[in-house]
Order: sequence, then structure tokens, then C-alpha cells
Amino acid sequence: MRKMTAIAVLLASTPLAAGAQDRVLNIYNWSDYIAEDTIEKFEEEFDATVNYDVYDSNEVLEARLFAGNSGFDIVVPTSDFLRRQVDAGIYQELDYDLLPNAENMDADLMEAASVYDADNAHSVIYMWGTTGIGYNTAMVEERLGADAPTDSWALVFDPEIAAQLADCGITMLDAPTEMIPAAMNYLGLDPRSTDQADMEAGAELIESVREHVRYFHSSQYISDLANGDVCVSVGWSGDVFQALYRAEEAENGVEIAYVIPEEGALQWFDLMAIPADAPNPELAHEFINFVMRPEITADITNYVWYANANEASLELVDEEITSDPGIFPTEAASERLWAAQVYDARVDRTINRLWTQVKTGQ
Ligand code: SPD
Repeated sequence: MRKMTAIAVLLASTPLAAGAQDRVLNIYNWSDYIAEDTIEKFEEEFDATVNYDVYDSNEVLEARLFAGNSGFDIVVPTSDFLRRQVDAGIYQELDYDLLPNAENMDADLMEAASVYDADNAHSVIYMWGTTGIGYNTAMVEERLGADAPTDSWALVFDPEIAAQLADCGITMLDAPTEMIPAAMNYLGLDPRSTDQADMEAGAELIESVREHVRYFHSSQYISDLANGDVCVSVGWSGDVFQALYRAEEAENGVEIAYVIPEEGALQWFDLMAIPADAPNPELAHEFINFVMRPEITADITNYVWYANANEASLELVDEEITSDPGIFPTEAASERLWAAQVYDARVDRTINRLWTQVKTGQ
């Protein structure tokens, strides 16, 4: 907690301080997704106050944005959701004159992201990752033996295997647009298909293992995996590595691994964007430019274990991270990744209806 000195109190009461009081930035980001000192560093250097709030679901963010007047200056949607939100006019165009650090970004990854936001006009990549499986190596081996199919979605989608793991705890993301395509992929269907029958088949597969799933939640699994309270989680790459790291720190004997299943996995980008009605777009640009400094992005990646798209930062990222194929997939693994599909309103309704059925059985 910073001390408020007598001088600061005096300044705060003068008209000169009005500018500083206006320097309030409202950020809405994913949970467990920033270094512990990023916000404090920004506040100090930029004489700003940041209100920082978190979510663990694109659906929650989207509902806040579509309701209007969110009051947020910066949000961090995932690529496919961003695209729909751009189309709906939710975001303002970025002023790249205010973002000179954009030159640090990896041109190939920014081009890949431009599929969702033409010319990266409204967004820049914050972090990226994959949706795979985190598991407790000992608990899984104890139940399935040394030949456990730990590199396959069979671990969670094969009813016989899931049944054997039920007692130690399987969890799945509460993310319909990721879970149903993953199940479709396991069935040999195109995970990007928007065909209703394909989506229903994916949903049915998950329903067939639902009795073995302890919960559907998108952030609780980090601590539960780390503490040995669950043994297999469909999760986001960096979050599983955070669990692994927390267990190591705690020296509790829990060993976690993350796998991009051999059948393939979703690769996604999370991007920083400024809502059209943001109260403080100039300060928002200052924050985005600040994050794109190599040392700031490297700090974040070193803390949250997610890959970033800031080429200039990579030499500052711990080698343990850059060399881990679970975080920066090998070329061979990259060929098995699929890019998120953008769903129109009709398909989105279908997938959400199917998801409700999956979770409630109705
Ligand atoms: N704890 C941070 C999680 C970030 C996950 N991003 C969501 C990607 C969705 N495809």
C-alpha cells in the first residue's frame, strides 16, 4: 500500500490534480492472467489508478459487453468471440500511432489473428494457448497402469476410461465452444463443423461420460489439480502449468503434466481490445502499449505460463517456458491444432442449448 504524503494530499485538493483523478482505467481480464506487479508498475509510471476485475468465461464477458455501458476500457476476449463482437460494433479501432510497441509483435501470429479482426484493426494479441488435458501422473497411473492413454482425449471421452478415473476427479471447462468441438474431434468429425448433427454427436459423447465428471468449471481446477483434489482436467495450457508450478512450490508430492492430445486440440488467441464506449480510450492505449514492451510481456508469460506473441520478449522469457512443447507447441504438434470457429447467432444458440443439456441432462 502506497503512503499518501502531505504533498499528495495537497495536490489532490488542487485543480492541477484533476487530470490525475481522470486517469482511471477499468480492465476486465481473465483470472490468473497477469503478473503480480504489472498493474502496480503501470499505475506508478503512468500516474494512473487501475480497477482490475476478472472473469473465466467468454460468455460472461460477452454478456457484459452486449448489455452495453460496461464501463470497461480494456477487455480480453478470445479470437472467435472477438470476431462476433467486432461485427456487432462493440469495439473502437485502435490508433496505432499510440502503439509504437506493436512493432515488437510477431507478424505471423498477428496475421493469424487478423482472420478474426481484419488488419488487427481493433485488437492485439495478449497471450495465446491451447485447450488440452492436465493430469496427475501418479493418480492416473495408479488407476490405468503405465500404458494409460495420457496423450489422448480418450482419457476423458472414453466412458470406460473415464469411469476408472471418476473417483479421483475429472473436470471439464465450462466452455461449450471448446468442449463440444473437442468431443467432435475425438469422434473423428471436423471440430470446426457447424453442422447440427455433428454438434449433437459431440454433445452426446460428453453426456455419456457426464456421470464421471466431478464438475464443469473454468478456473477452479487450477488449485484442485495442484492440491491433488482432482486428477484429470480439460484445461487451458498456462493454467495447467500454473497448477504444476503451485504443486512444485508447495512440495506436496503432486506431479502434474499437460498434454496436447494426439488427436489435436484447439489453439486460441486472447486479444486486448477497447470497447467503443470506453471511458478512457487514451489511457487504454497507453496500457496496451505498455504491455507490448518486451519486458512487461515477458514478465507476464514468466508468471502465468502462457505463450505470448511478442517476438521481442522471447529472449527474456524463461527457457523452461520457451522450450516446453506444452506451451510453445512443436511444429508437428502445431499441425494438429485447429483454429477456433466463429459461430453465428443461430449456431451459438444451438451449442449453448446442447451445453445446457450436457450439464443438466435435460
Ligand atoms: N487463466 C487464464 C485463462 C485464459 C484462457 N483464455 C481462454 C481461451 C479460450 N479459448
